[in-house]
Amino acid sequence: MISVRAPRAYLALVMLLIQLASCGSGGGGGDGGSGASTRYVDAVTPSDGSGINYGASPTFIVHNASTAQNGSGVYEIIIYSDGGSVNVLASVSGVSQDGNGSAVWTPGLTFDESRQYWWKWKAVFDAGSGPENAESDLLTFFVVKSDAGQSISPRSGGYMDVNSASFPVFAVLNAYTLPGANVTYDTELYSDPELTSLVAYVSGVKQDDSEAYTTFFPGVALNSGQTYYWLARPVVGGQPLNWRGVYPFTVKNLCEISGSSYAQNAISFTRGEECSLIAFSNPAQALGRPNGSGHDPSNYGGFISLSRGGSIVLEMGRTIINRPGDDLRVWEYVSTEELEAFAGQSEIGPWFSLGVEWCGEFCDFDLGRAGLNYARFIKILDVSSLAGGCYQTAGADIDAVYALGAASSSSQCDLF
Ligand SMILES: [Ca+2]
Ligand SMILES: [Ca+2]
Repeated sequence: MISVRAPRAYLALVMLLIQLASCGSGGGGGDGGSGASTRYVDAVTPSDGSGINYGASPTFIVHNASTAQNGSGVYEIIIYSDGGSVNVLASVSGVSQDGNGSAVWTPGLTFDESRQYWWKWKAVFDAGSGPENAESDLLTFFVVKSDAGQSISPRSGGYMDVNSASFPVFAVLNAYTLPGANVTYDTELYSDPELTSLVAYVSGVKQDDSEAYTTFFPGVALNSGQTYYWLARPVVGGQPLNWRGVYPFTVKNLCEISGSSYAQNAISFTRGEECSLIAFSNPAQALGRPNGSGHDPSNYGGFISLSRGGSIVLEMGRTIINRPGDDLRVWEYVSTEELEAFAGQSEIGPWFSLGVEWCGEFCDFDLGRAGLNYARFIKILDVSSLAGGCYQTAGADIDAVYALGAASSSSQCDLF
């Protein structure tokens, strides 16, 4: 008589695999009538803690991969706007499994950006020994911001200062602003628009909740005069969203860039004190020549009201250089307001303060005060410290920013 006996190690491996398989994969394993260890559902979409793009109309899928054991399920799916499972946004019942063992539902909802939602499934399985009820834990998903993962520095079509290219810094806009966000970012940098020559790859960079953006450092030196292409994607709860971009930029001596002496690009606008009455919130109004107009809120135009504590980052058409005296003029409208100007060489700084001024029609600043020879990016911060007030033009009202001293040759962009 011949007996075939599996080696002990092999049996142990098989048992381990069975145990691993029964753990499920983030799908909220069913806890039905036959005990907590029963697995009804392999996985769900969106998976617990993952993200969806703003504007997407997500499909909810419950994958019952154990159909043979459980029988076929008939599902109810419920979406909540709160974690207490009180406010039902939408629900469906009577959803049967398709040929792949999946219950599929597209509610046709679009969700608010930068928000968390909750959902769960309930099912009745025809398990052979009679119907069995099962229900998932409460699952969650996040809707990212409409500009999640987009490039902020270097901006798409923008520049990287040649003096920064030996240790380049990149930044993407954060996916959402909820506290404790479980978001990381992957990024790729290429030297060709076809994305075949990879220069650097960085993954798993944790979101920086102290800023509106997250920075990362590829650790490669970039070449002067060369155009590069980069892209990024948010990873929410371990699940990657699609790649954003592609963003081209050129490593350049910033003093070689020609353009207007006025601000040319609005990079970012960060509100300060919450004030729903503000009626002038378009950063583009701070670009170009001063054009503020009007005598009261009914006919004002040509500026942006920063809100108290608000700030705006602008890119100049031509890089500003330090000459004797003042180098930068900020045109302000409406009333005299207190503001602080900063200068830097990238969209995200680092920022060097040029001081605080009470600014009426305009106020002037000196790059030399910060020890800078040149600057291409200007940040203006409202520093009104007086007791608040919320009205249509709250905060400094920025009309235009002008380079009194604009660069004309590459030799002017020396660091020291
Ligand atoms: Ca100066
Ligand atoms: Ca203006």
